[in-house]
Amino acid sequence: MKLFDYAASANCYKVRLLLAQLGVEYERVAVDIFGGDTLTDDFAAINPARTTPVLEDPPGTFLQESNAILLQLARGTRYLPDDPQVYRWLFYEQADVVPTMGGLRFRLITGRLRPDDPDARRRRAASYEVLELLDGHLARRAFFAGDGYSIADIGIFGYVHVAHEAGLDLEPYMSVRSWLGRVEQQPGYMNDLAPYPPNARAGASRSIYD
Ligand SMILES: N[C@@H](CCC(=O)N[C@@H](CS)C(=O)NCC(=O)O)C(=O)O
Repeated sequence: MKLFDYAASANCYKVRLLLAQLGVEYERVAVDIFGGDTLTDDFAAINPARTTPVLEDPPGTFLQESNAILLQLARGTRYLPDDPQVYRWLFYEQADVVPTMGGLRFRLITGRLRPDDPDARRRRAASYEVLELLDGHLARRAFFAGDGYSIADIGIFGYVHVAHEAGLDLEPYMSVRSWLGRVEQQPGYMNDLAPYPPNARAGASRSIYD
């Protein structure tokens, strides 16, 4: 099994976290997404959307989209409970969590936005709406779906655990903070999300964002 992977991507970290918790051996293929690696014809052949992560398993068979990969890897394991709420939260994560706090974090850290830019203000306000909703859900339950920790938690954790790097204040969201702690207590938990390297900065990079 191969994972086409970017160390500083939370979408890739989600998959690495599940693989670690499953105890699965795999080969990491580093894709320098800000060095132009996703702009090549070779990369487009495995993912025309030019994004990471991509899972290759078996050789020559590629699966794109982080949450599709989570669903595939978790099949038949306790990380994919028989509860359709898992799907709900995985879709919610991509539609609402990533563009708000994920997009804000990436753009602030790499100099694509300044905190007072209108787009940063809009993403910050939307992030707090998302945090409010997540906090309300977690006030009534320990994990997002099923009876315990699942890939729904992994998906949302990927971005919420670094929300402070987007300048977001998690202090009022007590249930979210308790849940972050519970996720970090799960067997096999690890956090290897790398910081963005210098070539990720606006003006220094060649990627789908430039
Ligand atoms: N919906 C996709 C989004 C993936 C995505 O945006 N990946 C970013 C890193 S987080 C990427 O690889 N960008 C490629 C580029 O900037 O060239 C997924 O969940 O896999």
